[in-house]
This record gives sequence, structure tokens and C-alpha cells, in this order.
Amino acid sequence: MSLSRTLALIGAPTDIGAGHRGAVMGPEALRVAGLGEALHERGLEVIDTGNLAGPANPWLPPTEGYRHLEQVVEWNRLVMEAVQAELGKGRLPVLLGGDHCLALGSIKAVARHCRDTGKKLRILWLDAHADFNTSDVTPSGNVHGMPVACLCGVGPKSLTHLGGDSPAIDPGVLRQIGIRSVDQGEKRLVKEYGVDIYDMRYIDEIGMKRVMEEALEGIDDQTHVHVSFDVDFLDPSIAPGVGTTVPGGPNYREAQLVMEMIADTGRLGSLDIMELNPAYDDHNRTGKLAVDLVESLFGKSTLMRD
Ligand code: 6HN
Ligand code: MN
Ligand code: MN
Ligand code: MN
Repeated sequence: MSLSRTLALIGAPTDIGAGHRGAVMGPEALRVAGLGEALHERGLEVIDTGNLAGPANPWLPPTEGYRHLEQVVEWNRLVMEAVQAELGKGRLPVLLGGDHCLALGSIKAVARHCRDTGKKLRILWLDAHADFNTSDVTPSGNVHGMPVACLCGVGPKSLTHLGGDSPAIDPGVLRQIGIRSVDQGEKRLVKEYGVDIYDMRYIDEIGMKRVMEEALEGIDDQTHVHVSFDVDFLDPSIAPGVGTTVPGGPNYREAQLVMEMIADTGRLGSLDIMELNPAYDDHNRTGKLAVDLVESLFGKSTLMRD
């Protein structure tokens, strides 16, 4: 990545798609942990565009398999427009979540940018969860468990056709890493759609280095890499500040290697940092860890390597 890239931080303070309150505080916790300053120190220009202002969380039970669908759509529209605007200015958008339902709006904008500029899209989805539920199979009705399905065209029209595209992405551009919690009906769906999932068992068996080599295979100078980083990707022993912890995730060194190997491609074009929930954190420890990892994603390494 050329160091002249300008990054645009976009705050999306909401937990509209989540089952626990608190991700609404995520963007501020990332700022307090020094995200902007750390990236600036990497030689990047960083513009903090502030926070998007979407609807409040009414905290209602699900109706017809979705919780807060109307507000989820509105938040995603705001995110999509903001990401689109920053890509149009040649900036690298960094979405500060907020819960993971917002990756839909972010990736809708990125997919359109790739179509318009003739780039190949590769999405690296770092998460404990596959986020491929539908209203029929969801155990919770929480839309943060559904964005990948919606991106692949499975979901309510208000989300699958957000921005007028249907579907936004071919499942073949996805690589999911760190997965260790997939619901019963969701398992069938990810299989049916052929999602490339590097689950924890596979990571245990072949090691993170080889997993990342496989996940990054085929990336060339015409590829736009989008990273959707759900902080619950990380093992809860190092990252307690999320609503939906799942034991048995990548440790600190494995997570660093993931970020470093993505940085080495030089093709990072957009980023979501999602699901940080300060209400569950310990003195912003998870926020600080997220910043540390994102620094590696933007090329920080112990030694000079070229
Ligand atoms: N996330 N699979 C569960 C559900 O309710 O659908 C959990 C989803 C968590 C989503 O962490 O982004
Ligand atoms: Mn997620
Ligand atoms: Mn997750
Ligand atoms: Mn691009």
C-alpha cells in the first residue's frame, strides 16, 4: 500500500443489529484507544469524518424474524453512502462500528466501487461467526448475524437490494477466517452458497500461516481487499470487550500474523472494525488491542521488511 493513502474514519455508533447493548460506544472507544494517532504515526493521512447519525435503538423483540429491520436498513444506507463518498474521493474508508450488520452497507459501497473501477474484490471476513443467517433460521432475529447472507442476495429485499444491486457479491470473493460458531440452519446455507470458511479446526490443523496463504491466493495488483474485522474473531481471553464471545479463537500472535500477511499484499482498500463493546471490556483493553492489530494491518512490523 502506498503510504500516501488518506484514510477516512467513519463512526457508526449503533447496536441496532446486536443482541447486547453497548456496541454503540465502539467508535468512541477506538478513538480513545488512539486509532487515529496510531495510523497517523504510520505515515498515513487520517481524516476523522465524525459519526453518522442514524435512528435510536428502540430495543424491541424481533418481528417476522428480524429485530429493528427498518432502523437497520436506515443505518446501512447511511454507512453505504458515507463509504461510497470516501471511496469516490480516493480515500480508504475505515468503518468504526457499531455492530456487524453495518458491514452490509460498507461492502455494498465497496462492491460498487470495484465494479466501477474494474477491480477484483476479495473480502476477508475475520469473525467467530459466519453471519449467514436468514429470518427463517436465525436463533435470535439479530441482523448482525445476517449481513453475509444479505450480501449474497439472501434476505429481505430492503437489505439485499440496498443501493439497487442484487446481489452485491459473488460468494466466491469471500474468505471467512476464525469461524467457530455457526448455527444449525446457517451451516446448510454456507454449504449451499459455497462460502470459503477457514474455521478454527482447520487453523489448528494446518496453522495460520498456511491458512492465510490460501485465503490470500489470487490477490493481484487489480484486487481491492476489504477486511471486515469483527473483534469477536479474537480469543475472548485477550478480547473480552464484545457482546458475543466464543472461546477458542486466534491468540495474539496468530491475529498479528493475519494482519501482517494482509498488509504484505499491499492491496488493502477498505476496512470495517466492528462489534467492539466497551460495556463488556476491561479498561478499553479490547479497544487498544484492536488498534494494535490495525496498526499491523497498515504495515507496522517489528523489523524492516521489503
Ligand atoms: N456477530 N449466530 C448468532 C446469531 O444470533 O445469529 C450470533 C451472531 C453474531 C454476529 O457477532 O457479528
Ligand atoms: Mn460478525
Ligand atoms: Mn462475530
Ligand atoms: Mn479501490
